[in-house]
Amino acid sequence: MSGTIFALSSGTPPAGIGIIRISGPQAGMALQALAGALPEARRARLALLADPRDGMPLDRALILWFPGPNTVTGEDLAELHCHGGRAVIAAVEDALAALPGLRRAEAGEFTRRAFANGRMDLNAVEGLSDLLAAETQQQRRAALMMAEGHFSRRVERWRETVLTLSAMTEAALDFSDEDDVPDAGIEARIRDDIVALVRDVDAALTAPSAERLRDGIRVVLAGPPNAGKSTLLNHLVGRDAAIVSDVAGTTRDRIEVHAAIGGVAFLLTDTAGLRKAADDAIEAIGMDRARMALEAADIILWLGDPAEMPREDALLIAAQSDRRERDDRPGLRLSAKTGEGMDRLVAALLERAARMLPGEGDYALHQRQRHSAELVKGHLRAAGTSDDLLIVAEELRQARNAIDALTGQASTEDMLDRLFAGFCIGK
Ligand SMILES: Nc1nc2c(ncn2[C@@H]2O[C@H](COP(=O)(O)OP(=O)(O)OP(=O)(O)O)[C@@H](O)[C@H]2O)c(=O)[nH]1
Ligand SMILES: [Mg+2]
Repeated sequence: MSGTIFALSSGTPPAGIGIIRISGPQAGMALQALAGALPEARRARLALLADPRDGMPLDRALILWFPGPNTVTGEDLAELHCHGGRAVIAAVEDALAALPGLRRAEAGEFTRRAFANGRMDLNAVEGLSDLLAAETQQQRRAALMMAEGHFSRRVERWRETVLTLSAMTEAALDFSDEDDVPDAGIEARIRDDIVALVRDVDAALTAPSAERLRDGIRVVLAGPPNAGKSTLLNHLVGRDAAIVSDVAGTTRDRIEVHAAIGGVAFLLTDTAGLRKAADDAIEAIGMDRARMALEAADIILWLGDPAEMPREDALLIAAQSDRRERDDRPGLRLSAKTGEGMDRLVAALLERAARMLPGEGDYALHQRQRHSAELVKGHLRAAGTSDDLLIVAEELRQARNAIDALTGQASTEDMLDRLFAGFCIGK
């Protein structure tokens, strides 16, 4: 994990520009070896890069020099903005590899160094990972909030508060040891502060789920055979993802389709029509799968009898409205043929989704973060409800451990290996 690393940090060549980053103690030496002299710190300069082995020109590039520790990685850092041709990048990388102490970076190694040097905590790293993977504008906004450290700073405040509380508890314990008259208010203050902190952790836990944001809100279309479920799915995703026919029981398995609707990621699931008795074993399995999908649904579109709605909050759809002259069915009137009601359906989906997803300026929490924050809360609760100062002190210590797990200060190499392997080379 040590040494000076380099990698192409921009996209795969050929491209207009290829940015090679170099990070580590030899970064300045490497830049000097190729460009002749170090440019002024944090100022772009045009330079002719030459191969230090034979002095032959490599490329004319814009070079940047960022002396550590105030850099993204926390180390000395250099950037070469070369022409983005394959041979150019290969030649520059080759020249760098030949320098003493330099080697090619592994996936995510720049970010890992930033983490190791305390430039970002695990929460920010995860935000960055989500930012790179973001496909919808909403994912981008929430990931940026996380990557920018909005959650990290909140957790840091928790940590400071817990440290202060621990110190106060120790002081109160000393008093009681000495049989001195303790500051009467101190225990009450500890308790009050713990209650306030629990409230803030609780508030943070109401943040929407990052998994939902990433994988899409799960919308399940269900109802009896021939209701028009597959037709509706195809309309929503704008292509023929599911087979449509007038044969009852056309859809036999679950069909999952990812779709961005109004900038929001959805995972739409078409299911086999539900009826009392199945014709054969396969249909029975299909119906079981439909029921399982319904259990996991965030939003259900029910195209069936209102009396048989699988869940109270299902969105009732009166489908194929064009086929009825007089339609007094309850629910949202919808026709795949005339397009009636499609706008309203999309609006209803977006409105419900908005309640499950981060709003403007909010971040979302991953399962890992939620789990650790729950642990923090549990220990704080235990501390706040105990009359025994020794227990209060111990629970506060445990809360601090849980906070360290949340920020990654207490994470294992294994876990970090897995996380950073998911990054691209050059990040
Ligand atoms: N006129 C009209 N026909 C529709 C509409 N929606 C679906 N249909 C027709 O109704 C029939 C059944 O549609 P599907 O979408 O296959 O119904 P389904 O609910 O998926 O049925 P299963 O997969 O068998 O459970 C097909 O012939 C469709 O063309 C609609 O809004 N108007
Ligand atoms: Mg179908």
